Amino acid sequence: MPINAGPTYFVAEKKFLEARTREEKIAALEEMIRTIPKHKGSEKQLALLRKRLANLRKQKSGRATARPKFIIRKTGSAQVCILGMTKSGKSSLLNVLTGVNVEVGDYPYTTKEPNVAMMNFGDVQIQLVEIPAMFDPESMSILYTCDEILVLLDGSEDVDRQEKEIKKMLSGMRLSNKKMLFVVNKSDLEESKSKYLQISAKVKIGLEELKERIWSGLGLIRVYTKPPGKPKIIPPITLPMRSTVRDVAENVHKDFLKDFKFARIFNNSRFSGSHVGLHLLIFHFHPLLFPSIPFFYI
Ligand SMILES: Nc1nc2c(ncn2[C@@H]2O[C@H](COP(=O)(O)OP(=O)(O)OP(=O)(O)O)[C@@H](O)[C@H]2O)c(=O)[nH]1
Ligand SMILES: [Mg+2]
Repeated sequence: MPINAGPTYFVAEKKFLEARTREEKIAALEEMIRTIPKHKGSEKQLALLRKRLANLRKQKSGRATARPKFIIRKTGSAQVCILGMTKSGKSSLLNVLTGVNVEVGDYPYTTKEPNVAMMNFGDVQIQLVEIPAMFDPESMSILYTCDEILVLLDGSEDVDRQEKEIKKMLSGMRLSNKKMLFVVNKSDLEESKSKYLQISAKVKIGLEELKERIWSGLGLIRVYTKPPGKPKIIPPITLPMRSTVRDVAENVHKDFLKDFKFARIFNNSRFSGSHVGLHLLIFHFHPLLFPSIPFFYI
């Protein structure tokens, strides 16, 4: 149910989003509670604001986002956070990319705790984390340790304004240098003039392209290993770009290095099938990175 808030509420909400200290957050939340319309449709939201205020009052004073409060245990090859304003479609996207079924709502702030699910991409598992749009410090702290931030902009609202606000927030957290991917959702409703990838989580537009961009943004390579006469091993090893044969060998087993004579590498380059040594940068053999697949034969 819509809360039909007036402009004073949204000004207070903006202050809350931009607040850097606990004191600023408390002041902004108090203003939001004062200005939110009081009716049945806003009850849930009001309760949430009150709870958040009570929690903030309990915390020690200082920078609200200075230190990670908790870390979701990373699993898979990488962790990617989905960040965006409320109702931009973060939960819908998480559901459609991973096959889970977290709550999607037509009212703001449906997601109150981070949602976590695994996305499969070409034999690799990537952990996706939806960051609740209240941008509370506990959830936001995950951004410090994740590998990439997918910023989901709502194409049915002012995209430039959202982009500006999120960039400002991330720069306030000193996260401007993090790997970031901006995407515009709800392209089924209207075509945005934005330069970013347009998708629709609801009617499944642009999702394959999105998966590839998430993957390429991570700067990883996949290496399938293959013992002689046996099929390739799935899942592949994932390593940072410009890793060497030594990195692969170490990843397989430390003992590999002791008896290492050579490896054979197979991909779609003219060097395919060559014997190679430990110092070879896999990157050199891998101009396309995706979808070419090297096999190691040791
Ligand atoms: N038309 C359209 N609606 C969408 C799309 N993606 C999400 N929605 C709708 O937008 C509303 C919000 O979706 P959610 O996935 O809950 O958004 P959210 O960003 O997780 O929202 P909060 O957790 O509440 O901050 C729901 O009514 C969705 O059905 C889309 O691609 N197109
Ligand atoms: Mg959500």
